[in-house]
Amino acid sequence: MKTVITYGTFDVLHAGHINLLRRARALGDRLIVALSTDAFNTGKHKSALLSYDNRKSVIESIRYVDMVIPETCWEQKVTDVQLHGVDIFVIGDDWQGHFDFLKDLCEVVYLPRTMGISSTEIRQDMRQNEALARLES
Ligand code: C2G
Repeated sequence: MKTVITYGTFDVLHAGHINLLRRARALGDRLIVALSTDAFNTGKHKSALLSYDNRKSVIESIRYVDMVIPETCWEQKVTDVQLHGVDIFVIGDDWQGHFDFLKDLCEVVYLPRTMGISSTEIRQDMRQNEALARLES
């Protein structure tokens, strides 16, 4: 039983997230997602549109995901890997090199991001559409 773990906010789910989760799950037999809590997002200077509970419900429903745990701090990765018997840590290559310290405990894999889509861009598009709609009304 090879266990894979990945971390993220996963706000406003899109194909980039799904591509990451599908490839991560394909590396092992079960995938754990450590989902950033609302408080941790604040610490990451990231505001999610959807609450933790909302994002958790969405991520849990994805066929590639076997378990969702909260990500409350940067430091929990070592204990998560040990506690859950993780064999492979996976994250997008926008984090290339940031988590190499985990190589003493498990395999560390940085997967190429899906280009041309991000939650930030989606939120910006939504805001622009809302502004246009107000101008036209
Ligand atoms: N991702 C991707 N392609 C995109 C957008 C995101 O592959 N177009 C990947 C990211 O690289 C990350 C995952 O999807 O591996 C989740 O992305 P975010 O929710 O933006 O995660 P992030 O805020 O980077 O949180 O401790 C680690 C952090 O919690 C990572």
